[in-house]
Amino acid sequence: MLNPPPVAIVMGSQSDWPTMRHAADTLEALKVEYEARIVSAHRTPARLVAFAGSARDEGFKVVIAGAGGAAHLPGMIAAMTPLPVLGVPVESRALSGQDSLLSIVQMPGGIPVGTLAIGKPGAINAALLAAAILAISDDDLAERLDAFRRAQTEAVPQFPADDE
Ligand code: RP5
Repeated sequence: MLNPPPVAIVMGSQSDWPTMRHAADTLEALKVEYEARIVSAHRTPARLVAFAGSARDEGFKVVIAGAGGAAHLPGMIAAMTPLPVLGVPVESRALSGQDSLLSIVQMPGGIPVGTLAIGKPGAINAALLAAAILAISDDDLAERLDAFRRAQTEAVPQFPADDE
């Protein structure tokens, strides 16, 4: 691939996309290229092994992995790639994402997953962290990240307003 995207966004199911698209939208706002794929630790284990085993050679620099329920996807990817893996616990129907969070966060020492918040805030912050990692060696991206944060700060009003 000539210019491979630096970020892979992977998720366990199509049903995770409404959450994970917030990571995609945030990367797009920062003009960071990404590729989104469905890779299930349980339903497509061979796809998981193929993806994680070749992610670095494909040119990815950071992996964002979102999954819900028995969310083994981020940890299994981290087990098979040296790339930084950011895990997003998707909000599950049965347990409101607490199962997802605990499945992802409690990794054994030696195989790290950077675990974010449950749901949309986690997806957004995974993208911002991925951008911050890439910005270490990309001054233009560092400037866009600074501008993003400045705009966010400027958008916060000094005083609360009543709802219209
Ligand atoms: C996990 O199971 C997925 O990450 C998803 O969050 C959850 C439910 O998947 P579906 O049954 O909606 O496909 O593997």
